[in-house]
Amino acid sequence: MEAIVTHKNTDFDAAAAAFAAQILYPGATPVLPKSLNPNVRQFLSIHKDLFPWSLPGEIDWTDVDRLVVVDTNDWKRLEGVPFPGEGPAPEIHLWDHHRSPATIEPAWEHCVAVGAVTTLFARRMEEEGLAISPIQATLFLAGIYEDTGNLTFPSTTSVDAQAVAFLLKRKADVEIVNTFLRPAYGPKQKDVLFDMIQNAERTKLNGYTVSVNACDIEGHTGGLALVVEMYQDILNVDAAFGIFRDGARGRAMVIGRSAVDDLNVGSIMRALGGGGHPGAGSALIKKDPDPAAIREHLFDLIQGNQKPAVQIGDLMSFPVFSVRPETPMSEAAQVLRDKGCTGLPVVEGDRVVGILSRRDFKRFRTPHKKDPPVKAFMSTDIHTIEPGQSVMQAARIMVKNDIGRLPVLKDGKLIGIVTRSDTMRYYYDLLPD
Ligand SMILES: [Mn+2]
Repeated sequence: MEAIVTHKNTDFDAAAAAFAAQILYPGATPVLPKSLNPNVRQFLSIHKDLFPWSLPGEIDWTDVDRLVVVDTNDWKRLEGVPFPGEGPAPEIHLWDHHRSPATIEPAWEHCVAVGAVTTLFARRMEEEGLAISPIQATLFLAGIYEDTGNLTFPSTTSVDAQAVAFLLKRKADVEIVNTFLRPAYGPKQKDVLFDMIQNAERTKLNGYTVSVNACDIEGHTGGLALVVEMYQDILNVDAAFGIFRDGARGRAMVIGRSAVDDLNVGSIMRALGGGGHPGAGSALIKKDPDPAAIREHLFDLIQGNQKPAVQIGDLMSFPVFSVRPETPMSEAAQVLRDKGCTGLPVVEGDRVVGILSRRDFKRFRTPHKKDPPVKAFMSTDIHTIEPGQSVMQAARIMVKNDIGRLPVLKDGKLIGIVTRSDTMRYYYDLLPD
C-alpha cells in the first residue's frame, strides 16, 4: 500500500499537494491529519466526493510500503504517522519546498526552494502531459496562491508563475480560489474592523503616519491579523496597531503591521513579549492589560525604533560639487559636463541658497550676449535632508516635490547630495557592500 502524508494544520498548499501526488502516484491514498486549517476543511467538505482522503487512525501502517511525504521534511510535523524505528520502514518519497534542515531521510526526493510545493507537482503534470479537471486545477491554484500570497511573497519564483499559467490553462476557477482564501474574514471580523474605523486616529511620528487602535473583543476571535492588515490598507498609514482586549479573560492581543522598513514591528513586539518579522508581528499581554498604557508604550517603542538600517549618510555622494550664485551659467554647465552630475547645489558661504538642475539649463540657451549668473536660473525652493534620515523619507520628499536630488545638510552645512538614482539603487538592492 502507498500512503501520501503532509503536515498538521494543513494549509491549501499541503492539501493540494497531497491530492496532486495522487495523480502522480495512482492508487496511493491521501492521509490528511485531523487538524486541517478551517478554509481547507470547508473546501474539502464541499468537494468530498471528488477529493476523498483517510485519517491516520484508519490506516494500517504496517501495510504501507511506500510513504509519499509532501510539504514538510520534518517528522514532528506529521500527525499519527509512526516514527522511523517505531514501525515498519517504508520507502519514502519526499516532495518539499522548505529550506529548513530535514529530519526525514527519503529514498527519493524532489525538493526545490519554490514558493509552493504544489508548483512542483503542477510542473511535473505539465511535463508529462497528464490530464487534470478544472476542479483539480482550482484546488492546486489555491495551494500556490495561498503559499505565495497570489505570487507576491518574496519566496515566489518564476516557476510558480509558470505553474499558475498551466493551471489557468486547465481552467482553474479564480473566483472559487478567492472565496476560499479569505474565509477568515467573516461577520465577527467585519464588526471589529467597522469598530476600529469608527474610532480611527492617525498620529505623525518622525515623518511616518501611524495608527494605534484599541478595541474590546469578546471570546475567541480569529483572523485579527487580517483585520489589522485591512485597517492599515484602508487608512493608508505606514504602520497600524490593534490592541484587542478580551476583558472576560483578562488579556489583550496586540497586532501590528508596517509597510515601511524603518519601522520594525517584529522588534517592537519582542519588547512587548511577543515576536514577528519587520512587516508584521503580535504579542499577547496576559496580565490585566490597560489599553491606554499599552498604547503609550507602543508610541514610546515606535519612537525609539526609528533607526533606519540604511541612512542617507550611507548613501549620499560626497564631496559635493557646487557653484556660487554669481557663477556664470556657461561655467556651471561646464562643471556639470566635467563631473557628470545632473544638478548642482548653489552655495553662499556655508548655506545652500539654490538648486540648479538640468531642467534650468533648458531655459538657458547659448549663445547669450551676456553670460547670466546662476542665480537668475536656479530654483530657490530648496528641500534638504539630514544624514540620519531614511531612504524612504528622501524618496517621499523627492516624489512630493518632483525633484531629482536633495542636498544633505548636517547642522545646516552641506555635506553631501542624494539623488533619485541613489534611492533606486537602494530599492533594487544594488548598494555596494
Ligand atoms: Mn507549502
